Amino acid sequence: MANFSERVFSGVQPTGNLHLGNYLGAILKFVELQETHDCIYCVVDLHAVTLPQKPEELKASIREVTAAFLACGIDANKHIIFNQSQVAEHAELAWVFNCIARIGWLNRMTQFKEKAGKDRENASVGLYAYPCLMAADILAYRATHVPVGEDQKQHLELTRDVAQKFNLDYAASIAALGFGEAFFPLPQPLIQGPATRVMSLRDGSKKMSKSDVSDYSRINLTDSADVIAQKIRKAKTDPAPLPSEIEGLKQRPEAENLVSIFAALNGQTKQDVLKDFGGGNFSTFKTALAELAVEKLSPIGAEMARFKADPAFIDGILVDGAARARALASKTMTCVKDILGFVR
Ligand code: AQP
Repeated sequence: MANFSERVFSGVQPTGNLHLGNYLGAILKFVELQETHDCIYCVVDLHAVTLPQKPEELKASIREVTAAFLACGIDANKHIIFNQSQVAEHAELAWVFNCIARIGWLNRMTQFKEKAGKDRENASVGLYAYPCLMAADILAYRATHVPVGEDQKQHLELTRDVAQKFNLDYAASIAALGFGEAFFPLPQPLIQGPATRVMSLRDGSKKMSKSDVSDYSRINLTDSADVIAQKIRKAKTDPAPLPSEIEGLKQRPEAENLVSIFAALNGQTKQDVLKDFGGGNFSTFKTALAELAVEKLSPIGAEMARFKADPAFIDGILVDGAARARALASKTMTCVKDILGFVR
């Protein structure tokens, strides 16, 4: 396989209620990776409209996700932050990938089944084709590494399948144009750490999610210190004390979730956390977790509020980032057109 220089790409949907799962599963890793890689972080607004959105709320959510990126410490000068709809190449490449991906591949996507629910005939074509747009987001930059939560693993596998099929279907053209054996890299998912799938605080079998009707199911990045502490106090648990070993968390999803959150927020392993709290009751543990969560999340919420108060500044970051992203994506798209045989 050809050598590709390492580049990180990832996205977050502007669909409101950015939560602790988004932070621990994705944004915290975005921040870490900027020390070692060139990074492109995208507010994926084209993905948001696969489900109905109110225009004013969407606009506010785009700015909110951007504010969260900045508040968490992503450097928009050294790296790129932009919103997807400002770079038309995402949609253009997605069309090409619609013609590469097979219907059978998309039929297997569990996120579509969950989001479409029982009334699949009535879901938008965009919701169905979402993974092809996600493949285009990543491959428009020929990105090699994609930090995501566990729920995106299947979509990343499809991205790799799309890249591989494109490379194989057009191998002769790719070689003739001097791109070597492969035009697209096969991007690697980065799904690491103790909290790759943060669960609902009300039900340990359900993922923490922006769209959960219960606000008590999640900790929003914009929650006040009091609300964070209250949500943790009210989080569902079981009557047994915390175990001292990891094996003791099996069949105890709510306990495992809270231990994972503590570990991820404190940069520890779950075993480290159990060493300190194993054998103790949940009320002591919840008090410590609430203190830790407030210490880590409150400054982010405050910074987000500061950025959100200046929408012109946020919009400027997005316009500047989009220009830099477009410069990269348009080069890829030009090559793709040549590979496909389009006249330009
Ligand atoms: N619960 C989670 N635990 C760990 N990581 C998570 N992510 C989302 N939920 C969790 C990761 O956050 C990144 C951005 O996700 P997204 O907002 O683009 O889309 P999503 O996965 O559909 O998020 P939600 O909260 O579940 O939204 P709704 O309710 O609208 O479907 C991704 O890397 C994701 O893995």
